[in-house]
Amino acid sequence: MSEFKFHAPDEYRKNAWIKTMDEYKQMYDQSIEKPEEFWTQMADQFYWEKRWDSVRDYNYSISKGPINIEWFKGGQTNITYNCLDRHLKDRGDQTALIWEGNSIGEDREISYKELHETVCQFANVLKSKGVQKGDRVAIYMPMIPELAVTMLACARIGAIHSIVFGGFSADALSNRILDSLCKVLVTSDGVMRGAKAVPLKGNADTAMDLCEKQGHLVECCVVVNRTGSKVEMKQGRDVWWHEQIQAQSMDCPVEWMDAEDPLFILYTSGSTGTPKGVQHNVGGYMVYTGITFRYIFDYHDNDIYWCTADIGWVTGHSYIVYGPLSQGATSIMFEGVPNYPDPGRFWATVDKWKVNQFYTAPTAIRALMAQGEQWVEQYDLSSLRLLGSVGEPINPEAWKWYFKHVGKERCPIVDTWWQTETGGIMITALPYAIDQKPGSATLPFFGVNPVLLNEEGKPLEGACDGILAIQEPWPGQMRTVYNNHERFEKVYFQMFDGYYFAGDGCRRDEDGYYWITGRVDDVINVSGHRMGTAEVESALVSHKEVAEAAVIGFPHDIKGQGIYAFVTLNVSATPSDELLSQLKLHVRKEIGPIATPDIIHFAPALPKTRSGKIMRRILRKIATDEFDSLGDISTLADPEVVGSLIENHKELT
Ligand code: 6R9
Repeated sequence: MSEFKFHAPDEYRKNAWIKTMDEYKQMYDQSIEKPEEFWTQMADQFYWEKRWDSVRDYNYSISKGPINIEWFKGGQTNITYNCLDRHLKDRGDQTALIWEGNSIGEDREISYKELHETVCQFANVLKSKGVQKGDRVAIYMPMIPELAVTMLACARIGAIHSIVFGGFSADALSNRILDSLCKVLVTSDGVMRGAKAVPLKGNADTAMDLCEKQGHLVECCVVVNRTGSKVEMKQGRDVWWHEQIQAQSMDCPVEWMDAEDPLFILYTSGSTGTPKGVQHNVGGYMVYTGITFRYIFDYHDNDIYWCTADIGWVTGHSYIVYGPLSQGATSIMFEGVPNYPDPGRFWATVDKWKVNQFYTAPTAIRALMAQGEQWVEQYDLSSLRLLGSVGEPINPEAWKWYFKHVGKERCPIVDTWWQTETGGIMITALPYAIDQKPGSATLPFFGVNPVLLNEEGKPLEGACDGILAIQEPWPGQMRTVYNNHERFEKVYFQMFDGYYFAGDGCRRDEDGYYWITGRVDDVINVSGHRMGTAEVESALVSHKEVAEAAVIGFPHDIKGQGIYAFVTLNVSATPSDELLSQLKLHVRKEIGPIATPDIIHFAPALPKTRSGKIMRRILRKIATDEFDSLGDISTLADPEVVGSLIENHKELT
C-alpha cells in the first residue's frame, strides 16, 4: 500500500494555483530561505489599515530568554474587514455561507452583503451591552449562522471570542468562562440532534450560576431562538437575540487592531492539568488561515467548499469561517450529523449544493464506510474535485474507501496535519502538485520547517522515526496560553530547546514524506477530539465512590481511539452495573458526552511502582490484549495485581 502514489488528473492541474512539484519546491525553498520576503508577498494580499514595521520577530529558545513570537508588528488590520467589507464591492451578492440545517430541506444562503449587515448589527448589540476591545465573549452554540455572526462581530470590535463546543457540559463551560473571565455569553435555547431538540440554555444557566459562586458575574447572556423550547430568562441578564438585533443599526465601524492583538481563545486538552486557553492573534492568524485555505483546497471563484467540522473546534474556526471568508469563498456550514436522516446525508448534501471541495475527519469516513457503499452510490458526486482529511491519522483502509467511493479515483486527498496551537494546516499535500500516499500527510506547507528529533532532542536526518518538532515560527502559531505565558513556554518549548514541540510522533520516508504516528504524550484522540487522560481521570475520581482511576486510549474501529478506564473503588463501594452507568453519566456531566468511557474496568488495585506511580505502560498492554509483551513487571510493588487485571479484562471484552 505504501508504494501507491496518486497523481491527480491533468484536467484539474491546468487551473491549479500550484501545478507541479517543481513549483511547490521553488516556493517552499523561498519560504524557508527568505521567510520575510515570502510572507510579505502573502500578507500584501490582505487589507492593512497601517503597514507593519517588521515581518517577524521571535525568540524560540527558552535558554535565551522568554519565548516570543511576533508577526507583522506595527501593522494594523481587522480580520472581519478582510472577511466581509473588502468583498462587498465585487461580491456583495455572492453567497458567503450556505447553512444546511439539521433537517432535510432546511437551509439558508447568506450573501456577503447580508452577512456584513447582520455582523454589524450584532456588533452593535455587543457594544450596547458594554463590550469593548479586549473583553472576552464566551460562545456556546450549535452550528447555526448566528455562531459565525457572533465570531465576526466580536472580531469587528476587537472583543476576544472563546467558543466552547456545544457538546461540553455546564461544568466544562463554567471553567472556561472563569479562566478568561468572559463578560458576555452567547448561546441558544436548544440544539437540534437528529429528530430531537436538545436543551442548551439550561447548561448555560448552570454554568453562569457556578461562575457566580466563584465570584464572577456574567453580565449578559444573549439567547438565540433555535428550537423554540421553553427556557428561563433571568431578568436583567438574559436577552433574546432577535429582539436585540432589530433595534440596531447596520453600520458599525471596525476597530483597527494591532497585528499582535488577541483574536480568540480556544481551550484544548494537554497531557496535564486543565485545558489550556490557546490564544491566537489577529494578523498572523488571518494571513496564515487565508493563504493555507486557498492553496491547499485550491479554492477558485465560484467553487462551493464544505468542511464538516463543528466550529467549536479549531478546524471550524480556521476552515469554515476565517480562512474561507477572507478569500471570498462560499463555505457550507452544516448543523446536522452524518447519519441523519440516514447515512447518505453527506453525499446527498454534496449532490444538492454541487460541492467542489469536501473536508472531513477519518472517524466520519470510518463510520460511513461501515454502513456500506450503497449510501454513496445513490448520489451524483461529480462536482467533487478534491477531498480532505483532518483530526487524526487516516488508516489506509479508510483512505482507500474515501478515494474510491467518494472521490471515484479522480480526486486528490489532502491529509492535513495540524493542531489548535498551529492555527492552520502545517503538513499536507498541495492537491495537484504533491502526489499522495495513503496515510501520509506528505510534505510541509510553505514556511513550515519540521524536524524529527530523537529522545535527546537531536535532529535526525533522512528516513527515520522521531518526535515531530518545528523549527522557526509561522504566522498562524499560537502566541501564548491565555494569562499563563509560563505554561505556554513549559508545554511547548521546554522539552527541546529551540523548537516548538508538537506532541506527535512521526516517520519520514525515503521520499521525505511525513507519516504522523500519533501522540507521544498522555493525550488521546477520540473521533478526532483531543482529550487528556488526566482530565477523564480527574472527572472519575471526583465521584464519591471512586478511589483511583487510570485512563488510557485503545484502538477503536470507528472512533480511532476509545476510552478505557481502570477504576478502583472506595472500600465501602461494590462494583455493579448500576455504578458503572452512574460513573459514565458522571463523566458526561463533568466534561461532556465525548469523554464517556467505552470500557470501565473495576480493578481491585492498579499496578504501581514502589514509589507509587501507576504503570500505564502495563495498563496499555492489558487494554490492547498484548499480554505477552508486558515487559518487566518485577519493579511493581505488587506484581500479582497484573494477573487479576488480565482475567477481568478478558471477561469484559
Ligand atoms: C486540527 C486538529 C491535534 C492533534 C494532533 C494530532 C492529531 C490532526 C492529523 C492528526 C494525523 C492528521 N491530528 N490532524 N494526526 N494526521 N492529518 O485536529 O487540532 O484538535 O488540536 O488536534 O490531532 O495528534 O496533535 P486538534
